[in-house]
Amino acid sequence: MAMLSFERKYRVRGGTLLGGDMFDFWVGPFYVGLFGVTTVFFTFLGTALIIFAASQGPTWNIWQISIAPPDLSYGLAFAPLLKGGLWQIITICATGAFVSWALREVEICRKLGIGYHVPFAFSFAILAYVSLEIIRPLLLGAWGHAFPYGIMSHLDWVSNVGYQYLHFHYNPAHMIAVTLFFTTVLALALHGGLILSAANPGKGKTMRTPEYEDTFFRDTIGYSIGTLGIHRLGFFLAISAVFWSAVCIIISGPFWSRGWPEWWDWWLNLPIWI
Ligand code: UQ2
Repeated sequence: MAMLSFERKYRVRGGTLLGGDMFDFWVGPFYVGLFGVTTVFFTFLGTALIIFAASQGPTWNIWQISIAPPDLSYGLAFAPLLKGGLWQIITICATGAFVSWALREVEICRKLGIGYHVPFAFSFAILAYVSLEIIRPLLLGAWGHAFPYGIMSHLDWVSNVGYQYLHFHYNPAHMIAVTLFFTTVLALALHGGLILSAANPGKGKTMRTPEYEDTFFRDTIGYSIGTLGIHRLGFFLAISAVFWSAVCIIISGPFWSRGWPEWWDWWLNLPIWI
């Protein structure tokens, strides 16, 4: 079915989570929906506030602009606009825009009658942001523990928080997360390579079928995970990487406040050494 006639077929009312038929229409290729409206609202308000906050700062140098959260002394209270209050409203806008986008994806999945895997995966990306900017600061009792909005300043924050725990690579959850990120990259490289190789057998030759893909891996390592399996594996690896990233930063501070190298003392303290 051609794309245009397919779109005409599936562009039907219904599947909305909230708002009924009110925003159940398309603008050009884009589905709107109530959550399309809230996405646009939060995005425009948030972006305008970022530009305003930057205008109140000392520089327009794109690398140096930084919008900081309130000082630790404000705890979890609202701060004056120019003392972290803008950061707080921008954070509300960002979270509102991300969650709106996820819910708009859910509505589109419902219209199409497909699974919710894409919004489910995206929700893990939202979790990464929310862990750093909301969950961990809440657990630590101050918005000042969140990272600032700035290209260099957020990198400085990551570096500083890392050194605060002496050597962040000794964080066991960080180790698991890094391993999962690398494994995700390995899986995608294998998959992308395999698909491209089967699709490009050489000039004038016809594209190869999945049996060829299976056979390549059976011949090389004695095992093929399969065409559906590789996508299940990739999905699992990717969301697991983000999940353990969230774990590794949330435990840093709220549940472990010393250096991470010291955590491994549990090994030296086992009662099995003489
Ligand atoms: C595969 C398969 C695909 C693939 C890939 C494999 C035909 C098109 C990449 C091979 C993947 C394996 C054996 C799993 C590797 C495990 C890890 C943890 C990286 O068999 O089926 O479909 O794309």
